[in-house]
This record gives sequence, structure tokens and C-alpha cells, in this order.
Amino acid sequence: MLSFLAGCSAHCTIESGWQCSGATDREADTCTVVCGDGRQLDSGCCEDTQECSQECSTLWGCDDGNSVDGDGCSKMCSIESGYSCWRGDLENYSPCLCNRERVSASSEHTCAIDADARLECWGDPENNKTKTYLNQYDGAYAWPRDSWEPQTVFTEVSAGANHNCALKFSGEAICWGWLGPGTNGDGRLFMPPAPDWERNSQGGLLWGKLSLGFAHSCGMLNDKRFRYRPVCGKDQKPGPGCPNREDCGLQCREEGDWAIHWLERHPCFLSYVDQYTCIVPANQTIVCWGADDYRQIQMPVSSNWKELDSGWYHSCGVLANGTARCWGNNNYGQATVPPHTRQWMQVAAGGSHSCGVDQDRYITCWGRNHELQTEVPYPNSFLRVSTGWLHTCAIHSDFSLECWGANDSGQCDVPLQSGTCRGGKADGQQCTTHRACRGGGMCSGPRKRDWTQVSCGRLHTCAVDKSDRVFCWGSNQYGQAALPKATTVLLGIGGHSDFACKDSLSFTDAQGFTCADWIGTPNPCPGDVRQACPQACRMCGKDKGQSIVDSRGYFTSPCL
Ligand SMILES: [Ca+2]
Repeated sequence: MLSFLAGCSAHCTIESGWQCSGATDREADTCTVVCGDGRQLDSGCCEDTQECSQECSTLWGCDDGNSVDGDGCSKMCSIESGYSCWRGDLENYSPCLCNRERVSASSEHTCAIDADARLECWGDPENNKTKTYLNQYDGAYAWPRDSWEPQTVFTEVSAGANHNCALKFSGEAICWGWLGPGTNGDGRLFMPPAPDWERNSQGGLLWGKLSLGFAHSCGMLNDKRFRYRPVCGKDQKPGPGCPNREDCGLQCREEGDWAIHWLERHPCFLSYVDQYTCIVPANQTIVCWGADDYRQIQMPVSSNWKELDSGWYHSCGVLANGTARCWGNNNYGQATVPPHTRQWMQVAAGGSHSCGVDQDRYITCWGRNHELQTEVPYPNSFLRVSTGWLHTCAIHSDFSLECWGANDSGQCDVPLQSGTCRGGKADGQQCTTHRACRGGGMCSGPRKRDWTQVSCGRLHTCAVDKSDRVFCWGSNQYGQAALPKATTVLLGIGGHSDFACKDSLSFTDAQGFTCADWIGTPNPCPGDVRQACPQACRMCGKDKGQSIVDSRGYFTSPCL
């Protein structure tokens, strides 16, 4: 028979990495890729025909060499929610990394989610930007003003130059810090609120990701309750963020439903549409607010984003189809994504440069290069990249960390595992960086190969390792690289680091009970659930398979 079956060689033997079965007298075997063997086969088996390319495209996923759920790559070899996974190769299993920004390094301060899933910020305290006891907070500098509760559980935080926004587990967001110049500020704190009636009943809009620039803020909506699409405002002229009225779509709500301060500042706004009467595309919409002096809040109109990152005066995103777009200041070409034949996985926006990682793990950087911040080192094989003011750091495929560009404050001096100085002024002393071995000495410590997240600030860098420890290095002029004691161990939600990456906290335990960790408001328990439920913050459904978390991530049953 003249057909080529993927997985079956020309000599009718089963090719390595495949399993074939089901043959009858009339039909050939069906072959599938073995899942869990750590090998992820690509389309090399059948690149000749159209049929084959379709078949092989379904192989996209992951294979991390195990049959365990919850590590980013499921036992069915599909990528789990909250993770990015890359193709494995002959030498490496498919690597996966959590998408959440659990530490965020900015200009003169740093914020992180601590072991109790609470906010922790350190560094320059000016403009209240390191304040995190939100229940005691002066509400004039916080938005929304009525949603700051002491027991809130956070999953992600992003630090701008003088303001921050953080994501609650519920998906709602808060922003605080400096309002910006002028009596009413520049709107950097004021994310678009949900329409009034919705806010009263169920809280604000739900977000999947937040990323802040110097004085602007961007968020990626992830709200399954309703759908949104960009529409032009009543008196708005088509502009960069709002190409033309025809593209702006059906407007199903009156403009007055939206907060005026946000609407006035934006060339486009999101129409709140009734999911039963309006047919609209799937929703992953980026919305930006705040300073617009470089058009950095005029994001391209799309409802199909998958990644977002903000630099100082520009922002970038990746669309679901793998193309990348940047907007805002482009004085060094930092907002002009170079032509690329491969799909982008992630794009990072920095001071005046940007970098992207593609599906083949190559990093490409563009924009300002006077400190060699766009010169990607060899071997070019990376999983995730972060761009700072004048430097760049990226997690290598072996989970080591590489930094390049300006190193005037030691922001590229990645900590090593403990070693001793060889040569230099500190010869023989213990060290974790080459810099500590002053006078040309080298630290003997081996590279750490367990980094899971990195965030580049202006003159400092912070990163998280697989043990959920936060490390910061570089300039400590404002204390921005000096960790508060409580943050040296960062465990994520409810003390379960496994959950930090996930959109949903429900899981099935060894006894077959569906369990969930406590999540944000509205709190189903009277007061703090940690007091109301003595068994820490974990609760389990009584019946096997019972879900106690609804689609918004709220508990549907009271404390047990
Ligand atoms: Ca796995």
C-alpha cells in the first residue's frame, strides 16, 4: 500500500517514540506519539503532504518525561493552564515555566508575592509605592477604593516607577501609589472598572495579566462572564489605537456605563456586550491606561492576545497566532518588531529595547544597543526573557540565568551556588558572585540551574528559583535589592507553590476529594478564613468530585 503512516517506517517497523496498534485485515495500525517518554516528535515524519502537516500540528504540546499532572505538562502531554512549555529536543525533555510574575523589579523598588500570597514591596518608599497594608491605606491613592481587604490573596504583581498594580486570585486587580502629575494625576492607577451594576454585584473586571511601565499600566482582560471588544468612543476620531469605526464593532452599551475619567483619556474603549445578543470574538483583550505622552496606552485593537509586557515608555504583546506587536515610544526602534518567520512565545519591553523568545527558543532583541543590551549571547537557547533599563536577563534552556548589557551596578552579576574566591582581593573567602571576589578574582561556585522567573529593573535584577526563593542583585541604593526577611522564601498561594501558576486552585487529592485553597474576595467565611478554618487555608469538598470553586474562582460552599 502506497501510503506513509507516521510512526511506521518503510520497512513496517514501529519508529522510535511511537506506538502503533489496531491493525485489522483491512485497516492499518493507528500510530500515536508516546506520551511521557520525554521525546516530543515534530513533523519530520511526514512533512510532504498537507494531510500530514495537519496531523502533525496536533502533536504540539509537551512531553516532560513523566506522567504527572500539575507540573506544567499534563500526563496527556498537554500544556496546563498558567504555564508555557517548549518543545523538547534530543537531549532535553520539554521544559515548562509558570507564567505568573511573582516578583517585579522596577526603578527604585521591588514588589513580590510572599509566602502567604500577600503583597510585599521594598525599596524607595516615596509616593506610598512600597506600602502594602492595604486595609490601612489612604484610599485616595488606591484604586478601586473600596476593595482593599487585609486577607486578600494575590497571584501577580507589577511595579511601575511610582505605582503598582496587583492581581487578586479572583482575577480582580488593584493599583496604588502615585496618581501622577497634576491634581487628578494622569490616570495610571485607574484601570477601567466594571459597569456599575456589575461591580455592585460581583466586583470589578477580571484580568489575566498586568504589566506596568514608567507611568502607564496595561492589563490583559480575562473575563469569561462577558465579552468585550474595542469600540470607538462617541466623539473619537480613528487613531492608532482605533483604526477605523468599521473595525470597532458593535456597540451594545451606552458610553455612560463606563467611568468618565478613563473614557476621556482613551481613543477607544471596550464595549460591554451582552453575551446573549452580540456575537463577538473570544476575549483576551489588552487595555492600557495612564500616561500617553508616547502613545503608550494606544494598544493595537485585538481580542486575541496571549502575552503582555510593558517597558518604560512602550509595551509589547504576542497574539495567539504567534505574531508580536509593540506600541509607544519608538525613538530607538524598540516598538518595531523585526520580521520573523517563527512564532513568538513571549516578548519583553525594557528601557529603550525589546526582546522576544520564539518557538525554537531563540531570543531576538531590537532597539537601543549602546550597552550591548540587545546582543544575545551564544548558545541562543532560552525559555523566558526580561528586559530592564539597559540590561537583559533570560532563563536558559537548562534553567540557568544569563544577563547581558549594562553591568555598572552589578545588575548582570547573577548569583552562583556557594563557592570560594580564587584570586583577587578576597581569595579563599566564600562567595556567590564573581563581583564579591574583588580585584579580578573568580568565584568557584557553579551556576544555579533552577531559575523559574526573572525580572529586570532599572539598575537591579530579581529572580525566583525552583524552591520559590527570591534573589535580588545590583543597585541597592534605595534598598530595592535588599529582601525583607519574610520574602526570602516565596511560596505562592496558601503556601503551595504548585498553585502559584494556576488559574484554578481546585485539585483532587490522594483520597479522591476535590479540594481548593482559599482564594480572594468575596470571602465565603466570616472574617479571615485562616482563622475560621483551622486547617490552614485548605478546604475539601465532602463528596468525591464535588467542585467547590465556581467559574470565577469563588467558593460555592461555606467553610467546612
Ligand atoms: Ca508532567
